[in-house]
Amino acid sequence: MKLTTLIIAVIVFTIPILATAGDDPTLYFITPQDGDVVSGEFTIQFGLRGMGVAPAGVEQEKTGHHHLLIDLDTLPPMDTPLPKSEQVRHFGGGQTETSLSLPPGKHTLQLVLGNYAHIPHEAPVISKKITITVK
Ligand SMILES: [Cu+2]
Repeated sequence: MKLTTLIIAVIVFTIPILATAGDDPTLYFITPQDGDVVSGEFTIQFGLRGMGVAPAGVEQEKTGHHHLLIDLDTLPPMDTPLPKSEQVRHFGGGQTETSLSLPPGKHTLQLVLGNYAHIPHEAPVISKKITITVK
């Protein structure tokens, strides 16, 4: 009897932990990769695990749309809508890739997920910043 209770308790408390661990959202670049050398117009593919992509304006839990930060040294505020500029590109249509051409030299790229109103999530979903070289 006691053993049964213990087993049930272990199962009940373990399931939510496992479920949560698998849900940890990860945002990353499929291409290019950190340190890559590119030339001309190149393709950037956005990768997202643990959450879904939805267009801007569509309010749905655990979804967002991609924002590409180009050569941005400091992250924009995470509690207001992300600004829109040449350095902060919005993919409000729910796009998961884009093509870009940048002047020759080193550039940094980083992704931030924004919700339906372009605001980063409560625990912001941000990719690692990568550095690429444009020939
Ligand atoms: Cu946006």
